[in-house]
Amino acid sequence: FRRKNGLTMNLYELLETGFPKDKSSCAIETHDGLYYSWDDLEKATSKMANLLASLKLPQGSRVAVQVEKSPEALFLYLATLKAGLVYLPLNTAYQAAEIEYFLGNAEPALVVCSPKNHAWVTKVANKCGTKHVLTLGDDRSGTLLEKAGKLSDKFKTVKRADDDLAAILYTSGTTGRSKGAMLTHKNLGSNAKVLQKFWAWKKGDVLLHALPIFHVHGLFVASHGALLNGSKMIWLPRLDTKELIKHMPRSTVMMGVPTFYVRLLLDKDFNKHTVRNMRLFISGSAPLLTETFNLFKERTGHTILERYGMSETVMLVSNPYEGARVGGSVGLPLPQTQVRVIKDDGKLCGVNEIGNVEVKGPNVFKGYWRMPEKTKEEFTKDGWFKTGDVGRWGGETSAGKVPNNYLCIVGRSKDLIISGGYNVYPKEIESFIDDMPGVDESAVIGVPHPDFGEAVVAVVVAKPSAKLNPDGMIAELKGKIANFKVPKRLIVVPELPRNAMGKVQKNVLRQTYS
Ligand code: MLC
Ligand code: AMP
Repeated sequence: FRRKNGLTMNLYELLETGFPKDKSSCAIETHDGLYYSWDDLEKATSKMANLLASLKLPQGSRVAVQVEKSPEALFLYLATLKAGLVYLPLNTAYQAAEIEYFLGNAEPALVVCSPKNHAWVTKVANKCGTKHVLTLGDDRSGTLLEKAGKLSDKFKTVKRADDDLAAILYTSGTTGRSKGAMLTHKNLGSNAKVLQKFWAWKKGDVLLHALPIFHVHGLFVASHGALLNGSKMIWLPRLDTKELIKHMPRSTVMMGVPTFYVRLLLDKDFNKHTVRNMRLFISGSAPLLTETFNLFKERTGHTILERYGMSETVMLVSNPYEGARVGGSVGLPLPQTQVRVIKDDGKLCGVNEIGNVEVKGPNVFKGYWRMPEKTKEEFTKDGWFKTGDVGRWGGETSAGKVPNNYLCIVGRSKDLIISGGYNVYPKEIESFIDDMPGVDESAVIGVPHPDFGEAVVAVVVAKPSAKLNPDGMIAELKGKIANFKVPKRLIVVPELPRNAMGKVQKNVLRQTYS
């Protein structure tokens, strides 16, 4: 990984070291029967890198991308790395107002969007000072491929150093405004190398990829794993249980958020025969219930490997490949990563004592984009990143005794809901609801949900003599914010419960509405 001259490799160069010698073999097979060889992947990536280079963007320019999942979308990510630019993926669920914030904050030099969104995205991009807008559809349509198709399929990867940015991932903030986590080539490269070994990627592995590719899980952890190992990916556009079951017999590795496992278990066609060639199931992004962990083992004979990570740090802690995988625990700190659990008074927690989880390591991000103060707040004076998660070493879960060196995540100090693996910050939703006519105040909470793990619920107080229409309000929110953030229920109450300090008691609301 580290070159003799002290520079790190461009992440693309690192991934490339794993590509197989036989370039005619299959790199990506799509759900609708298309095969992309490694040669196709390399050539398409080079063509796109040539297109990016032809725009003569200044060093460090951001390339913001909001497109449906497709192999070409992955090639665009790789091309951005290859051209030495900074990739900024955006969830396809984000609506115009959300996109306007991201583009205004990141000031990308280029925006790539779905052809169907071109008109409004161009308007927003121009407003934010972005000169270039290209389109990419999930059916190989759009101006990006039209232009790149005419260019050379050779491109010399631009040199990048340790600390150069590879990507910016927006992660919602407790204040309601998203922050761009700046990830360097070293952050991503070192994590990919560690995971390759820790999860024992093998020759012949085939990754079943059904995650979205605009977050850490699907874009980095899953794709990097397969690319660095020269492994074929079976590429599904989204989670579809029947499609997973159809392709699983030809796969060996799958990564998913807990909802993947919950839904597979609900399908009676999912059984031991389906998983006959599978080597490894990995879960993360949200807590995996021990009930799901146990049922999965019973049904398939496989022990799901749960791991823990976040946008700012990529992967931190994981159950081992060899050795005990413990239900309800996220496992051991990964090699090169230090993890501590610390009390509010700064003392280290002993085994089975609950405290804040903090981390250090080459995987920990460089800081929040253009938010030096926020960055400073999130690190301790001695350089540990405060994850905002609450945990403990060892103890016991409903699955049994947890070894003392294994971490359990027991809660969050940040007011955050994780629904189907997507983060929702209540503050952001509350500010949208509070702006609606007739609303006095609101509190947004997460309640247990059998499919999504947690579901967003809004508890709202009307202004005196105002009459609120919950269904109408939900419909209105659907036009303003990403669909996964929209409350599944909106409940109107006369007042919110408060403590002696006047603070809304969200724990009371959670109990009442769970
Ligand atoms: C979709 N919907 C959701 C939702 N996803 N609601 C709450 N939470 C979610 N996650 C809603 C839609 O708004 C729609 O509502 C209805 O559900 C059906 O939409 P859909 O698009 O058909 O849903 P589906 O395809 O079934 O998607 C569900 C899902 C998906 C769980 C498969 O959300 C998903 O792929 N999640 C993965 C997220 C992920 O990759 N996270 C990683 C973050 S990285 P309506 O009302 O319009 O019908 C990270 C770090 C780490 O956290 O450690 O990995
Ligand atoms: P994000 O900001 O989207 O990267 O989400 C990161 C957050 O997801 C973490 O801070 C945790 O709260 C949560 N998370 C990720 N993996 C797990 C896990 N295995 N168990 C519990 N929480 C998790």
